Amino acid sequence: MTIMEPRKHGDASDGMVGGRMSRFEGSLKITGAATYALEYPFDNLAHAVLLQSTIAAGRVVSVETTAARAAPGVLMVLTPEDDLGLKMAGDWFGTPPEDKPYQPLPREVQFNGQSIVAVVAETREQAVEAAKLITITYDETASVKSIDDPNAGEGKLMDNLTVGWGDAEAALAAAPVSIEAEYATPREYHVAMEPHGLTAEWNGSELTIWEPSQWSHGMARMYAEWCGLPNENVRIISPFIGGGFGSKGQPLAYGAVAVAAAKRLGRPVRLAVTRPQNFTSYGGRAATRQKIALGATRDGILQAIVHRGASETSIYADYPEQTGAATPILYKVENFSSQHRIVPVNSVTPGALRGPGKNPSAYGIECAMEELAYKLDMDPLELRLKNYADHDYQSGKPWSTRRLREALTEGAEAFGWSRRSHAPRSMRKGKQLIGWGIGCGTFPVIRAPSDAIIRILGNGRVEVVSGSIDMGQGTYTILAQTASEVLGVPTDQIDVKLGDSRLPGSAIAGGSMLAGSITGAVHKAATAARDELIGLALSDANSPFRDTGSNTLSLTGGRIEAARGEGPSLSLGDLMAALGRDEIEVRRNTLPAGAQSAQEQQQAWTTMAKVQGPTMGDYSMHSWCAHFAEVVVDEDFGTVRVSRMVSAFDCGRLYNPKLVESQWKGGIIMGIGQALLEEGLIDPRNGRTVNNNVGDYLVPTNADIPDLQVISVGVPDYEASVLGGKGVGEVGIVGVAPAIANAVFHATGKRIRDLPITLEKLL
Ligand code: MCN
Ligand code: MOS
Repeated sequence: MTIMEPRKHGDASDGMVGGRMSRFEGSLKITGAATYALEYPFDNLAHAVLLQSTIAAGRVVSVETTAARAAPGVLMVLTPEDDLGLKMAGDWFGTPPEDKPYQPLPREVQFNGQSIVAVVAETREQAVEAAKLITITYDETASVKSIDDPNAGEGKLMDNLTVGWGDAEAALAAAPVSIEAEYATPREYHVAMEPHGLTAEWNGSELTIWEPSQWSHGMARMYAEWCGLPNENVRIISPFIGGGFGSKGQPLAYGAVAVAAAKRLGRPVRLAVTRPQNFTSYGGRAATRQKIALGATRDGILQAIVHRGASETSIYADYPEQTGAATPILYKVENFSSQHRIVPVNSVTPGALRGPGKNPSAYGIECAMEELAYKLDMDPLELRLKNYADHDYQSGKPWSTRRLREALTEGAEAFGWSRRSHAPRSMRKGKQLIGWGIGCGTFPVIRAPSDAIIRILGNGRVEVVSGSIDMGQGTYTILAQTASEVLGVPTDQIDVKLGDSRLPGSAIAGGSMLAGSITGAVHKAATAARDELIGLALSDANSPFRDTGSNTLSLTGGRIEAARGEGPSLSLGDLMAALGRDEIEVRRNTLPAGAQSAQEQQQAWTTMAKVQGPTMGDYSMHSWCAHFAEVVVDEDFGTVRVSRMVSAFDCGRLYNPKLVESQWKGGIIMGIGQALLEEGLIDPRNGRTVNNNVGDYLVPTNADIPDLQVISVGVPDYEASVLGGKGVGEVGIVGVAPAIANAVFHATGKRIRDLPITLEKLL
């Protein structure tokens, strides 16, 4: 089940860290050779489908299943009546669960679109037909449909998200110039190309699950807890993923249903979540509301920021989409106050979606900064540079590296910002109003311990083995590059095995933490393997290097030679043969030497307990960016097109600039969707997600996307990671929506404060 296809590669230097190698699994995905979770062939496979609730809150009174059970091919119908034999699982941090049963098909309905019933049949078509014969009767109770519901209330204050220094209220009142504005973002969804689903198969007390996963070990642990099994009895297989964007980091109710059904039936069960069901089977980005007040001197020096935000959560769990996540660190300000509330509504619990927190937070502060710039009649670039933060005012720590000034100035240069005329509606081409805007973004450097194996095989090939995940961001490729650099072996001689919880543990492919974390482990293991190989080559009785008198050897281009180039030159395979070795295997992890007990290792690979935030050491560590957007707005029709974007990033050293550029552009494209298209529409009568399909929930297509120019201004940051890189995967989306909103204001003179910016709001 592991993937070990030979990899295509460009010229040799492309394979080193910093080279522009193409994604090794790209051609497999494009040609259909990559097998996704729901595509594996099975004998005796049964198919499950879900029925979801059609009310926002209440109780299931009865489920009429007689006709469905009698329908052709039906094997089983599961309802809230059934005890599925599951127990509660601990959370991401491994907090021990409550000792009580877990019912993924609940009797109490908490939101519209919650899974209530499952039908299992010989074929998917039979299950779908039988499901149509089921009637669920509810006893409906009062509900809060969304944050805009009159009964929503002001929500709960999150004490841990209350941040402040100085006296913000007083400084704001005393400031000669101030602005205050309210911003809103709607519910947004991941809409990954590959919808969710899984195949589960039991073999005695061993459970194997094929499911797209951002974190094979963490998910295996949670499934194990549901089923009352030791972690090692559950195996998650997930070598290829069609995008996750934050939605595939934990097992979900439908997964529990499939696992329980497979056990009851004694057959493998496949459950494909339909596209509409994807919209409520897990949470997207919560709707947010925020009010920002800025006070400044007349020459634009910030005096105070007062920020009050709120986001939707569900009625059964607290998930804050932190509107105050970027506000405290983007600018220099002596007086600051931020609070965040969560407003419980009858929806599925929201979740992480690319750039969680930072994204809506940057939307608020970056729009507010431009509103202040217009009030001051000052260029918004100048205002940002004037208030440049020379250190992190929130933690009081110095930045490890922060090239946001360079991002702003080099981005402005590439964009041609100096040619801008400041007044709104002052740039046009006929009926087309042209506007320019800036949005800065940031994302923290997060790290987690990871574990990896390097194997040098007798035939001279090298294997890199890790349970970490590549969902499209490039893990396979950068790990081959890391091993190639250390071992001096071309990447086409390296096989990378990933995506299996039986393999060594790793950071989640989330929080933009994987690349920095797992390259650290692979680098460490490869360095140890290299040292072991050189040691053997210098000391083994059969080694041709034994009598060369060298005290070290060089490894380049797949060959081993004395460092000064004299004496023999052997390929890796020939040296292994001379040494009589089939394999050199080295395993290394990045846990501290004093934290290597079995329990600590389990905790490190299967929970978030050992994850390190951006200010845990002596520095404050973040990636940074500045987006420059040009929009063209049709004066008569109000249509907005992004016609050009230049974005400059500081993500430290880039392991593979080609993949990084692709990550940044992917984030920017999602940001363009967020600015202009994406919006979950909730029926105020019943809390249903109305546009729960890709026809009605709009995401950008190629026709919506102009040429995107991305620039790296980063320098290696060895505080942030072993190889000097900072996080890349999420920062690209952060700051895009405000850059576009600011450009729309510049074009039209209209400030649209609630996303998305659609034409009816502009007319
Ligand atoms: N990289 C690099 N140099 C660096 C850092 C990263 O070359 N200094 C490149 C590598 O190709 C690496 C990639 O960027 O594989 C992403 O690295 P990193 O920023 O560490 O992010 P993760 O590997 O942890 O990936 C998760 C991140 C997140 S949190 C979301 S959300 C997201 C994203 O990646 N979802 C994605 N990018 C995605 N890309 C695809 N195709 N699909 C998704 O679902
Ligand atoms: Mo990314 S939203 O942290 O998976």
